[in-house]
Amino acid sequence: MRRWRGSFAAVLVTGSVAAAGAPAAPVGHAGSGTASGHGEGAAAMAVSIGFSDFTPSAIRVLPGDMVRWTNDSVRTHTVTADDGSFDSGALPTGTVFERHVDAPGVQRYHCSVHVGMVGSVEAWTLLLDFPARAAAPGRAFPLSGRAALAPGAAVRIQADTEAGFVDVASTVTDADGHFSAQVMPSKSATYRAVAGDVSSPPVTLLVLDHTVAATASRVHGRDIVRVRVTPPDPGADVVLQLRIPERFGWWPVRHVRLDEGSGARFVVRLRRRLPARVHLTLRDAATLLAGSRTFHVGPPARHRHR
Ligand SMILES: [Cu+2]
Repeated sequence: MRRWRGSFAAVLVTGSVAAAGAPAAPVGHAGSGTASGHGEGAAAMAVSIGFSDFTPSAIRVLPGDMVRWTNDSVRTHTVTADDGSFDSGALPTGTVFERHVDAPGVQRYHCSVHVGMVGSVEAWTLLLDFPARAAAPGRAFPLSGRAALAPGAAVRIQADTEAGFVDVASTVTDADGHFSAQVMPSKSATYRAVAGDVSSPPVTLLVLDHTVAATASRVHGRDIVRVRVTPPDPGADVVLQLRIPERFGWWPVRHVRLDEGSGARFVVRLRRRLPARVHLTLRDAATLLAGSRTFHVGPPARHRHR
């Protein structure tokens, strides 16, 4: 991939711009819904400058998109190209720095004040949006994306289920460069969009093909949660999570492997009734493969009489 060249429109905006929301994903896309009206299909991609990092640290955009950095921290930073092609200068708290991307390529940048604060902007001709949710096996799933191509350009969607990329759908770009297509996934796979000899970076579509059944019972003051996963997956990791009001969310409390019969048992001792759920995860315990319905664990709620 070649480096960016030529002129960029760089704008330093001070004061009145509100802090942009920082995308949660480590790699961000300029989303389809953020078109900001400068040029066909163009979008603004927000990067939040934090106390000691850029979020997202890597973003993917199309040529024509605007990248907008906002200093959301209490310190002064800079957005400085590694190759010296641009430099925001000092960006005090609340300041915004904007830059148009005009060609495909990777631009790495850093903060010239704080060592280790680095980021990159990847400009691609074709981008496939990250799927917003997991798919179910054998059910149609919509994929969408954007392209810096003329309206009506043919786009093929390809999937790689470990045997190389093969065509699974085809579509055309609309007047704004957006495209979408339905795919019919049977298992988790990597997808990309292809037009002529250019392709998008791959994105992963997770297919949740297991079901997790969990039931809770209370025996001699202990709460026993029985789990059954189908189809069988002995040795897989299951996590019991509880929703703890004081901690504002779901928290993993126990972690076990499925036995030979694809079952598992959690034993806890709760002093009060709490919502619970069981997740089947990859070995990293963070990647969800399937989840149970929410149920309740703990002693029955007490009825107070007055
Ligand atoms: Cu800095």
